[in-house]
Amino acid sequence: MPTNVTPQYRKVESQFREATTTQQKIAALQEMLSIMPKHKGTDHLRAQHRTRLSKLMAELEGPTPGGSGGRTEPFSLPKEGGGRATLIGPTNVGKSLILAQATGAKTKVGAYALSTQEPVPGMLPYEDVHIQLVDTPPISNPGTQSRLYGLLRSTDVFVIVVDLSMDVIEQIDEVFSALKDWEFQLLKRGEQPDEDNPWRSKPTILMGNKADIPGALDQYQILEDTFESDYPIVMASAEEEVGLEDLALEVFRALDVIRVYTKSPRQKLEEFEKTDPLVLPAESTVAEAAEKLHRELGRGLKYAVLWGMSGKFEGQRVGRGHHLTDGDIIEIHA
Ligand SMILES: Nc1nc2c(ncn2[C@@H]2O[C@H](COP(=O)(O)OP(=O)(O)O)[C@@H](O)[C@H]2O)c(=O)[nH]1
Ligand SMILES: [Mg+2]
Repeated sequence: MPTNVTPQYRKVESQFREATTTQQKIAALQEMLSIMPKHKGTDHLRAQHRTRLSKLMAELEGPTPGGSGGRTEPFSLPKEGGGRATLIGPTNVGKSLILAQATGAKTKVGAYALSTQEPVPGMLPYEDVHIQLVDTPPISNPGTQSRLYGLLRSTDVFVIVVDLSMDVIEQIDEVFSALKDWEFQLLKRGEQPDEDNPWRSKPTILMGNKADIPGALDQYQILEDTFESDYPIVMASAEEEVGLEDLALEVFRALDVIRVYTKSPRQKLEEFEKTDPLVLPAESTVAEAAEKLHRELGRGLKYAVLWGMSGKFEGQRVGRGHHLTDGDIIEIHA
């Protein structure tokens, strides 16, 4: 055992020891691997964890198609844009069509079960930012669920999709219970992540799709009556391209981020165009914005000039610790 592991690692390690289900063990191992310091001293332990993880995943997912018995690794996608939202749900509810219509990404749409076997990313536009939206295989598909878990843990916002032409409560129950097996905590509106397990706490949006089908509005009403006080709800028809802008808005809200525009001192304010913002966690400081732009800039930052809602007046000089708000323009002086 390396001597310099963090208290956080020890906590997850004890969760692993106390885990009773395969899911709990996989979850703890993935977390241990992600927070473990990477150096020569941990190489051996890392390899041991990986071997254990592959075994557990194979146990849960069964033999790989083709019988190659190949390695099982969590699905991994590079993160892009202002955050990651993932479409989660039973099969055939329209996840793939939503992704295709909302982002233009090419993904397989099919009126048959299990048409999506791999996660497919697209970029969802919201005003002047793009958010990564990911289509996934059905949540309860045993052949992919442990690989899907790896993707869900690195997701910022869960979008649970149900089909409004069928019993919505039954569908929601199915998804909630599958997510509970992986010990995810679905954050209700305004609820803060659990400090001990932030990677397990996810802001959640419910999306009722196929609103164009007769009878859909009755199911939507049930969805609203049951969950409106806890989660944002979006009504959509991917088929008719309705509700996709609402989805983008709710995802942006749930991400809890701000957009900050950086202007060079050489540019005149009158000529400055607000485009290509930095996307930062809400409450970020001037120093954090500078750091995101360039590490050197973060270190050398002396002050910033600010135009926007977080200032007392336009063109105010602010220090490193000043908290920014959505839409602020800053000029960094190093
Ligand atoms: N009427 C209607 N059909 C839809 C809608 N969205 C998806 N579908 C159809 O439902 C079936 C399943 O869609 P798909 O996107 O593959 O579902 P997934 O399994 O959740 O990815 C396909 O035949 C789609 O054309 C919708 O909003 N309205
Ligand atoms: Mg699909």
